[in-house]
Amino acid sequence: MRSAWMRMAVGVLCCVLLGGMGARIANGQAKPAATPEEAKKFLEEAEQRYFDLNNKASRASWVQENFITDDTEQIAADANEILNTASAKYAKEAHRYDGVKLSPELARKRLLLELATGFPAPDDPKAQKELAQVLASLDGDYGKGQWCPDGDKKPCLDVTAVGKLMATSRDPEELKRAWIGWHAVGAPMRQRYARMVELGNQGSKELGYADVGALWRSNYDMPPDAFAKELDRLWEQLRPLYLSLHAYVRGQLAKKYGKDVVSPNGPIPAHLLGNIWAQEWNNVYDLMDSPKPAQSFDLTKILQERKTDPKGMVKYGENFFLSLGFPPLPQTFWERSLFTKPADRDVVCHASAWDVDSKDDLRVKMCIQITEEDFRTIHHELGHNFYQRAYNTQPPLFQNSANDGFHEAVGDTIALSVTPEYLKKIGLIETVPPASGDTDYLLQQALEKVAFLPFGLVIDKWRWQVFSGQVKPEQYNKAWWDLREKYQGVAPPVARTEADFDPGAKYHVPANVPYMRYFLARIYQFQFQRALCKEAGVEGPLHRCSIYGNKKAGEKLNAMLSMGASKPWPDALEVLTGQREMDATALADYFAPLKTWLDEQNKKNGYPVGW
Ligand code: X8Z
Ligand code: ZN
Repeated sequence: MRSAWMRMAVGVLCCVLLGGMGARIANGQAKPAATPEEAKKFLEEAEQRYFDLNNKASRASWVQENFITDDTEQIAADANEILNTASAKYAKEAHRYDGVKLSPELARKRLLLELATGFPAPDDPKAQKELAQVLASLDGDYGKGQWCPDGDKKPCLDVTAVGKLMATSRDPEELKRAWIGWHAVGAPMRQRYARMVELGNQGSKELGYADVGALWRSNYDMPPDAFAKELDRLWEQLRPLYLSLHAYVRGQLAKKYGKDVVSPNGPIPAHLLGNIWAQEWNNVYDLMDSPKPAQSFDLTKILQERKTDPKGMVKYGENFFLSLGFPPLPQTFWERSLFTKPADRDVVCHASAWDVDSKDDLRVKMCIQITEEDFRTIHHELGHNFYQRAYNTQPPLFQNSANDGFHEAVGDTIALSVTPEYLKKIGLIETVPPASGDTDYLLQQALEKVAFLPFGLVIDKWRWQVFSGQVKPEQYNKAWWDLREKYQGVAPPVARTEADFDPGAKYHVPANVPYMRYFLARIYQFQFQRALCKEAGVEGPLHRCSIYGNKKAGEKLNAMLSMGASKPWPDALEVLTGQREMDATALADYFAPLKTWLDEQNKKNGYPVGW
């Protein structure tokens, strides 16, 4: 339906809940004597209406994010207000039928409708208008955000340009300036963010949830508290691997920048990890002493030398899906997508994938750079588009992923198959590095995949605390950095205060996109890949497996994708993997040889573990 990662701000169809499992603290609208026939009629009408409003809001948001002006912001706010208000109303009405015995399909639709509002507006037209304005303005502010190194004088750098600088500069002072510069984007959002929280909580309470966080955690076919516990279980399993990586990277950065800049046993300064948010560390790979095989290659350089253009980058991604048996993207995809940042206007550059009419109007919006990182991100985005298309024959309420982590995991799974063997097959490299280069390859992968894990956790740990009131507006920034330090072991390069609002400098916070999905996706993608490689009959270590060209694996993947949200997510997981539970062993096994190597290096170099 809407942008692939379902901007909850606008009450997008969201996922799955077995109703009454603990999140709701009241059953507001219960009226007796509703019949199954009435329930069926209500669900059919609501589903259709919801579908129409969703598509209208989707189109308005597409225009707003592609042409940020006061007018488009207003148009998007209006469309989203109508959708958000209607979805909160339908969610409330759906509870009227909670006790009515329905067919499994209708019962699931009822549950999905009850949850279809991701950020419910209160039942008050003034508050509904206000919420819609606040949401649109926060999203727009992020899109317009820039850092002007010389104050008022141009040139100014947008998020893509700042990201590039932070990925490539090795001058700690310059990096610090850029980090501070970009983070200033968040400060003006603070008050509006606090107001948004109030309004969303009020709407959630009216629906019977304690707060927005409780509503968000209710989307996973299990009681919300059990979901939170499940996350902690997975993280505990993976934490030792993260600690080994953290210790090694910190040691190597201290070697590069000196102990005055990087404390050998403290948190890592967040501006030195090659990424504005220190969320993935692949851009500092070249600072690592891992043993590079003679045939090692630099995909960024290869793509640039071949003069690959943005469309060419997308074509590589599409070609992978075609090789699995998926049909080509529609002509309109190529006509309507945005691949390059326009010179003359503000757009939201953060990559996203859309299905504007919930039929086949698939699009990507991304300011593509010719780099290995964006090569992978393209696969990520197309994963959303091919998922959207696979479920587009489902009824509207089932046109979604099994849970939001599934949506985020599909393209990443495909990108795991972008192995050296695959790159050779498609002619991008001539020689595959020998097995002795595997440690180096796994390190590159870990800098992206493992480094991200605690970041994927903390964004919503912070938001859940904010929504529940455990963290008050006057503690927003402190709570943010407490969590970043506790889980990630990173620290801001300069002292921060409550005049700052650093969460606002990360897209998903002002855009109100739930983030736990990305943590889940890191786990799922290795589970998916393990299952697909088995299906394809590929033997040997998982990190060497590519399912490129394997129709059997493609069919298996499609069997899961085409289910959409019609069944609880464990059913979908089982179709692909035979498992009904999230399982971190696929990821841990993938990186096990690297863990051994990292531990050896840390010991040999005397790098302490932890902070
Ligand atoms: O936001 C994204 C995608 C769009 S759904 C580009 N990702 C997260 C991020 O950039 O913070 C992918 C990885 C995590
Ligand atoms: Zn995504």
